[in-house]
Amino acid sequence: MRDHPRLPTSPGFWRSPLRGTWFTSVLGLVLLAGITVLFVTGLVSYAAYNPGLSRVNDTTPDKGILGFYLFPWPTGPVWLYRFTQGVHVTLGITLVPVLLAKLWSVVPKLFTLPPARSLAHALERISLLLLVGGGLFEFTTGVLNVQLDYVFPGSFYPLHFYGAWVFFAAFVVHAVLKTPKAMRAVRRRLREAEDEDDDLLSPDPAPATVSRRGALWLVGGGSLLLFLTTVGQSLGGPFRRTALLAPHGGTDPNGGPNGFQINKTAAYAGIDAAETGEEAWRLVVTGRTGTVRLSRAQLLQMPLHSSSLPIACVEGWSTADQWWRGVRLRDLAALVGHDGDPPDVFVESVQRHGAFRRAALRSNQVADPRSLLALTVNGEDLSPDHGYPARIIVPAAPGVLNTKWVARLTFGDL
Ligand SMILES: Nc1nc2c(c(=O)[nH]1)N[C@H]1C(S)=C(S)[C@@H](COP(=O)(O)O)O[C@H]1N2
Ligand SMILES: [Mo]
Repeated sequence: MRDHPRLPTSPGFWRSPLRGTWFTSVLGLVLLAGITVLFVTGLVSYAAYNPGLSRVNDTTPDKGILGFYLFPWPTGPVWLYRFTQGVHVTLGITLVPVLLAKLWSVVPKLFTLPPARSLAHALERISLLLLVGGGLFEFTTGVLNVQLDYVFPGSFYPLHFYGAWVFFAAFVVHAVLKTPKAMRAVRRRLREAEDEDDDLLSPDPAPATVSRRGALWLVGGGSLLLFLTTVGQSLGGPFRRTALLAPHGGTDPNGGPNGFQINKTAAYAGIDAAETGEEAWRLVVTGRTGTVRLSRAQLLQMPLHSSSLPIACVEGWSTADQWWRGVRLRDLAALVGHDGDPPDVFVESVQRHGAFRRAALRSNQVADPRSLLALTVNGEDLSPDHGYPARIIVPAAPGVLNTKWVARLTFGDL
């Protein structure tokens, strides 16, 4: 038996015959495409909260120039956020095996001595620290937010948002430096040519137990498995049952009150049934001409309209379209003096604590005839868990803007 180096700083310590520029390049090119889509859909998701509208919609008020691209979120197509956020979460989870394999494939480089040969080399290694650290941070915070109701200190949103910019800046530098080499490596392989100065090859490889191609199939198989057990949470119907890995999938999609899933229950949100009953509850609507207080019975006397709209959560799950019925937001605006061109609205819930108890909606969302203060869904009264006595439902918006247990609507430009 030959002695193998014991220290990871010596190249001979790393003996997997799988490592090599081609293997790393294939994974790298997959990540180049995938992470670009993640970044764009992530920024889109941030815009969907309408953070520029009001501080209550935004947990990153110090975004500064990072908010340069923000735009008023549209109200159509109705599945818009369902689609962009479904892609973001499903793709992020699907790429986890690729990311891990890519990092594994370059791990010997982490231990290269001397740590820096020159200033340029030092800078490159620092950018790699941001790249690897940022990448692990973004994937970890994202997965934790979806799977575990989040366990990090601080809010998910600012961490994931600022982290994304740091990570993506390092990612762009890395892509500019490495993509040409990766493309060459992939093309060379197609011509069956070896690379003589491949610095990722082990100088002392152990016998192979699986080919590089086989290893890539393994990684791809892992990704496919994650994809197939996740994607159902953003699709409707029978696919939802396949979302075994997703916290809001797997179970009977039509189970629970009103025939669709609940995010936070009334009990969890601390909603007191006495406050939401016929006797006590009044909707307080304020606008240009003053304040109006309406009981649920009075709301039911107003012109009622129907909208088929989904709920699409930032966590990636969404419902198929549900059949909502209630009063148009623009009709409520008209009631307090905003005829024709309705302004923004500030929505407050009966709920006393929690970040989602209030939200601001932009004038385009108020004006859309599909935007409702819903009183019933799928032909029944809203269940307590889905927001009885009344909740907001707005087309194309993230679920968080669909405030449940609404107590107060204040119309006016924000
Ligand atoms: N008052 C209040 N409204 C709320 C929330 C909340 O926690 N409190 N959660 C929001 C989020 S994040 C989502 S995804 C939807 C979920 O609606 P559902 O539980 O009816 O499916 O409600 C939204 N409305
Ligand atoms: Mo949500």
